[in-house]
Amino acid sequence: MMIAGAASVTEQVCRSCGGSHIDTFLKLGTTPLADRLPSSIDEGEEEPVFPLSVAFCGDCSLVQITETVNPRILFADAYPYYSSFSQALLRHSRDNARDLIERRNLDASSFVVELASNDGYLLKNYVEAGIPVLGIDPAEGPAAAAEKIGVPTRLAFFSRELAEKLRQQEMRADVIHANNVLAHVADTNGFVAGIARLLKDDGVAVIEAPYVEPMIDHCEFDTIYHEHLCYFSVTALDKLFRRHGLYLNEIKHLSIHGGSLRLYVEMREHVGASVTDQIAHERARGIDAIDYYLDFSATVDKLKVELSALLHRLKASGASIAAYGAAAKGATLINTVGIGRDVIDFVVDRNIHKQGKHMPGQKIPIRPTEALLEAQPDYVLVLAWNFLDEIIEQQAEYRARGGKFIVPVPTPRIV
Ligand code: JHZ
Repeated sequence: MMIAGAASVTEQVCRSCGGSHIDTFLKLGTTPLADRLPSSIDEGEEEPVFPLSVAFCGDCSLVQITETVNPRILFADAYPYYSSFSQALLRHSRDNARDLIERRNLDASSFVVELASNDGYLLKNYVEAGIPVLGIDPAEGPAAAAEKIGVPTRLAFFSRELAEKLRQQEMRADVIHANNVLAHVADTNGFVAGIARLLKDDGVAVIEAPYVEPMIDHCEFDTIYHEHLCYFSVTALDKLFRRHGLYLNEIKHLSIHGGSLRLYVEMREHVGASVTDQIAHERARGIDAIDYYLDFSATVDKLKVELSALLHRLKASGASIAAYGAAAKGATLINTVGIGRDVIDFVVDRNIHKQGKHMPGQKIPIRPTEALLEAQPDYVLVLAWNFLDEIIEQQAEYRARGGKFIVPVPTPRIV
């Protein structure tokens, strides 16, 4: 994990346990960075590309990509992801905060920290309830947006060292949130060690991460990109936390992001049935062994061929096609399948920070969602398929006028 000034490094050992039995089972070629959106088609900027290969660790079962791109490149100033553009995510976050306030009796004397707090989408619920919070996030734009709505935010990457500093300043948390960030961190162990340092003895870390089982079973291969270094199973997580004196005591299954886990991690060991049952389930299904992953490459290839054939068939019949959601996963999809401007006229996205820019690699222009009704393309490829229900509801008028959606995973279909 030595990265310092290098643009990227190829890992030779497991990023969690350090074991050397890592076997690559999927190669997606080289792809551009999924959240680095070119501002013009022909500005001549060379987009950096990096290898994207996925491996399984035979020692601790962790699924991981083998290339680590320097986080300063990945999460640069123009990082365009803002959590608050999905109503479903905002509801999901509010319910999570309310549940914890009640379960843990949080009040004005409590302290809640969120690692990768983005634009304050979650912590604002605690602020509204009068509970002191601190957000930590390295991306300037989202952090500034959080400050603006009253969520105190420290502009930094969370690490063992930062946790130490905060602890020296008498800061220890009753609750630490870390949503969709554990998989993003190059120093996996340093991050978890930091959580252990910052947590009060009776505190809880509530961590959300996409789950590897639905990723494999539903062919969600587009969720693989350089920001996502790890694809967690409960087996691998349990080992990771124990290494740092933390215990994964409870899990919940969430439908968000194509299937995620919410992990409840504490200093005290009282592992519940939700965890032991899931580890037994993973053993029974073989999720803790390489064989489970060996067909994935062929399944991904099949999907790529089918999607490409469908889009080209529609195009050849004279149909116009746009796409919905300039999602990071969309960048993987269009670049690995090879979907360019000859097929997709434009991509729409609600996020004002993405509008006017272009999809990585293929440089398809990104427009506001209103462009769908203005152009009324015959089909819309849903790149943000994880928010399909929300998008369908919001785009009722587009459908009423005869528009159709193409959903790419688990197998391409028209709805
Ligand atoms: P979305 C994100 O990945 C970011 P992405 C990150 N890489 C991560 O780890 C995963 O989540 C878990 C837009 N949209 O969130 C907003 C609309 O326009 O699925 C987004 O640009 N209208 C840190 O980027 C995109 O779609 C809508 O109604 O792959 C969705 O991106 C909705 C609901 C979304 O994931």
